[in-house]
Amino acid sequence: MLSVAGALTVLALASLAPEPCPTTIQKYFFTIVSTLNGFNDSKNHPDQPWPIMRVNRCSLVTIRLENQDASQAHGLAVALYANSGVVAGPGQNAEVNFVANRTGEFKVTCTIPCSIHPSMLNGYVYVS
Ligand SMILES: [Cu+2]
Repeated sequence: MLSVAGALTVLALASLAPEPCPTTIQKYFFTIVSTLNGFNDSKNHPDQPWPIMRVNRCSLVTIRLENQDASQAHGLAVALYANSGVVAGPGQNAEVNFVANRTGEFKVTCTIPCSIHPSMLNGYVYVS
């Protein structure tokens, strides 16, 4: 029984693996500006995904966090692709890079409990 269960587990993991990506890939570059109004003014776009970044599967994605908040640091994480994320100090920049090899909706959030945090928890990368 144990060996059957083990074999099934391996099959399930294999089926979740994405198809390989070609070596020549599309590139996307996004800038997210953090201020006391959130990510790209997300404070003024409540109850909806904001900001949204749409990319094709297998593209190389660069997201630059430009922290224009002089009073505090902000972070940027992308679910699955950059779980621990990056941090930009006050007035500093940071960058996340990844190959979007899986399709789906991946949440983008700040990683620091900053003063505007609730407005920095609903960004998305949509990979199709
Ligand atoms: Cu923050």
